[in-house]
Amino acid sequence: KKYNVAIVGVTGAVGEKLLRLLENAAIEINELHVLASARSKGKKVLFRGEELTVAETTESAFAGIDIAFFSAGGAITKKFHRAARNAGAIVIDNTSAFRMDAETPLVVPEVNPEALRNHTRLIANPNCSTIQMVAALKPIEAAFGLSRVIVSTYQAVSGAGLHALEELENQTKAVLAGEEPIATILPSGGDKKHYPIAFNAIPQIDLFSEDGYTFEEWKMMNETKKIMGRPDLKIAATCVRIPVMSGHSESLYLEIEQEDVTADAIRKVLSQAPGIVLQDDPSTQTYPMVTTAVNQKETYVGRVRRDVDNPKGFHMWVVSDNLTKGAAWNSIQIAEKMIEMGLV
Ligand code: A2P
Ligand code: 11C
Repeated sequence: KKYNVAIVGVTGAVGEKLLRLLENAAIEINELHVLASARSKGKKVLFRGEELTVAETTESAFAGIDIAFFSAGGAITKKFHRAARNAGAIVIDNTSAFRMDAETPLVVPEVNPEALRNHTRLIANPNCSTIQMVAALKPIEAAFGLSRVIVSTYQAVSGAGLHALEELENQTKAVLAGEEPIATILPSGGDKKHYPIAFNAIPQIDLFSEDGYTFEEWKMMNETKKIMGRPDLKIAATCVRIPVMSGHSESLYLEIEQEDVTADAIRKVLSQAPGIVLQDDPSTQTYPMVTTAVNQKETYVGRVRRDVDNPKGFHMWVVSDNLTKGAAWNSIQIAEKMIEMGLV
């Protein structure tokens, strides 16, 4: 079967990535409709060498669409998901609008594909920093059990959108020219103060909740429990923005349930896990880095080692492209999996 596909937010960082990855995806595309705000109406984008014209996102834009990828912010998903679903489309949403909604499956295809079966035409794509973490945690949990996770992130600026990336570029040029960098977006467009990200590390992603954690940190904690079906999992996160363009890195500390497990046994499980590439050899300085993970679909894991004090504790370093596996590629994998399962 051939499908009519729509991208909402095609002019954004994730939208652009969706366009490029759909060019070679296993989904057979009949028509591709490219949508954004009224500001972008009439702009041209390239798909498989052909120019497509961007249209405004309206309720009637979803007529005849089978699969709609949404990546234009939570407010746009909330405004248009009903119209898309009523028109018969399956909505695959990249925003946080419905991730914790009990009726909405939150899916990483390598981790919990079975959750897709109960869909009501709306599937949520998890937060980028959550996706790469659960992709690495799931095979370890399946083999050895998992009781606790402590994660610290080193997140790229493209997670905050194209305008934030421009800000990083402009600030970097300004600092190198001996000028004062101007900050108007990061750490969060919705907060009162803005700090330069160029030559900086900012321990705030998204707004703060009253308990002192940020919403990005709560997303990582809550989404992981839902995706892994582990409301009992102990997990705490610290999320930090660094001046990298694309590619999130994470330092994971985890505690397994089984005793007498070696770092080698964990490496072996990871080397056989779907979507994971093990890069772990200190003798050759082999470990995951943003510069080698960017534009790739996989999640890279390395620096696996046992904790110095806790024999059931392990540390590792996990890197993936936040716009690829963290957003566009995971969404496309959801669509491909639904087609494979006969759900579209
Ligand atoms: P536009 O370029 O027309 O503003 P990013 O996360 O990289 O900043 O991208 C945000 C995406 O969301 C862009 O494609 C943007 O389109 C889209 N968007 C923003 N506001 C709306 C809206 N009111 N309706 C549809 N798309 C929107
Ligand atoms: C970031 N993780 O890196 C965020 C971006 O909930 O989809 C993704 C926000 C979301 O800034």
